[in-house]
Amino acid sequence: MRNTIVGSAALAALLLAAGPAHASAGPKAKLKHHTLTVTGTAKGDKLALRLKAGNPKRLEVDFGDNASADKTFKKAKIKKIVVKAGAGDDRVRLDEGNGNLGAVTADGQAGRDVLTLDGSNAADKLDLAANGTRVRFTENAVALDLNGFEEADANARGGVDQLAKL
Ligand SMILES: [Ca+2]
Ligand SMILES: [Ca+2]
Repeated sequence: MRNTIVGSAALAALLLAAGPAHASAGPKAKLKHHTLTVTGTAKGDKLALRLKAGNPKRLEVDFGDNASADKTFKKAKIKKIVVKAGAGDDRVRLDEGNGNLGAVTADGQAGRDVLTLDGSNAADKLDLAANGTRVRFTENAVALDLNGFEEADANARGGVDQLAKL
C-alpha cells in the first residue's frame, strides 16, 4: 500500500521562512545529550534512518540512502531524533522495517523535500494530521513531527494497515 500526500500551501510557504544555506562537506550525524541530530548539506541529500538489521539496539544513519550505514549509534542512548535536511531538494527516509525509531522531529527546510516513512511488517496504524503549519505523523502512537516537507510518502508493509490522510 502506497499513499502519496502532496504538501499543502502552508508547507510550501515554509520555504520562505527557511534559513540561509551553509556550505559544508557532507551530511552530519551527532549524538549529544541523548538527542541525535542529523544535518543535511546545502545541496540535495538523501538521508535514511533505521535500526540495524538483526541488531535493533543499534540505530544506523545512512547518508545517500544506499543501504550502507555511515554512522551507527546505540539506540538506548537516543531519546529524540532531530533531522534538519538543509537547503536543496532532500529525501529523508524513516525506515521502521527493523523496529520503531522513536520520536522524530524532521524539517526538510528549503527546497522541495520528500519524507518517506517505511512502516514495519507488523500491522501499522498511521495517522497524518495537520498540526498548525506542521504535519504530525503518528505511527503506532509514536509521533513524527514533520515540517517543511512538500511530499510525504508512507509505505506500510505487511499486516493490516490503517492510514489516515490529512
Ligand atoms: Ca551511505
Ligand atoms: Ca531541503
